[in-house]
Amino acid sequence: MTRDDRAEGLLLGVALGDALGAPLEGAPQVAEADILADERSTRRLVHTDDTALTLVLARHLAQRRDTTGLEEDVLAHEFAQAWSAEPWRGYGATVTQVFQLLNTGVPWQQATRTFFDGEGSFGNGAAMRVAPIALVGASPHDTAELARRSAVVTHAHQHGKDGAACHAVAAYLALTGDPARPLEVTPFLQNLARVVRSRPWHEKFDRIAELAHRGADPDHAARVLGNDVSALGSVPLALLAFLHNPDDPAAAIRYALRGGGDADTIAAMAGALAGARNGAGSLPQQCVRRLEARQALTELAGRLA
Ligand code: AR6
Ligand code: MG
Repeated sequence: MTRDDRAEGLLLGVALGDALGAPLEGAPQVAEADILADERSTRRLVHTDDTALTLVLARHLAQRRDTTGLEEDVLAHEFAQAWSAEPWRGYGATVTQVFQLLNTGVPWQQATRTFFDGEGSFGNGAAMRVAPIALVGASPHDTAELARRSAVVTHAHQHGKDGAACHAVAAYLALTGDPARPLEVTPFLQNLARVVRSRPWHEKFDRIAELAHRGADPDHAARVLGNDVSALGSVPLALLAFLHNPDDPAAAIRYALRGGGDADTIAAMAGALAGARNGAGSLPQQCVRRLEARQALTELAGRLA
């Protein structure tokens, strides 16, 4: 498998989880049969804000591949413009207000700290869009650093930034690990713990390890790890969905969807990880063909690979 395939798997994996999950967001219970029926249907797979902002970040990185890497001022503006162009994509309430401030010329350093007593958002919005960073990071440490820089322009809260770092480094490890060898849960989580050091995240890593070793079902896992719109309450479940099904992206996405709650975002993150490990060819082709942004994502994967 080439790096190109894996880059494409990473980006298409985001869109696939996102679009399959979009009608399920907030559903209390998601039956496997309903997911399978949707996979086999012919509906066009329309994405939400997760993929919309992933496209923005991927383009931003592709344009700067050989120069500066990431420019916060420009990136903040590009995110806000994407929201203005398509505000109906399902954006969170707080980040919407951040975008409105950015569009009136407020610097991101101020806009991102306007809410929650200056702490900013701990939503999963910075994590859901961060996967392309794994394609340009030179190491786990570098990936975490870039992820935090991409996060802070809208999600200043420590958990919002840590969630982005956690998911980006997980994607980096998924992308660079040898898919011919079994994925080992404990070393994978230890590598994450080295770059995401705060205590609440370490507690989540311990729970993920227990649930992965026990083979927990998605319902139970969602109750233990959370399935809400916060970074700390969603990035861990996405990680478990992948660690539970490391070699089967469709199964990783289904596991995430069955956890319910913020299903589209959790499945988008699980899809990125499993797609990065197994490549675009491993994704369910009858679904990939129906993805709204398939061509744009494939083209960007080629440029970033
Ligand atoms: N304190 C209390 N509540 C908070 C805090 C905080 N510090 N931060 C966030 N919230 P937002 P996102 C709550 O708006 O992270 C979409 O469906 C608050 O109620 O920053 O970009 C996406 O696809 C806030 O409105 O959005 C994601 O799935 C909410 O968390 C999801 O929403 C979301 O934070 C989050 O996207
Ligand atoms: Mg979402």
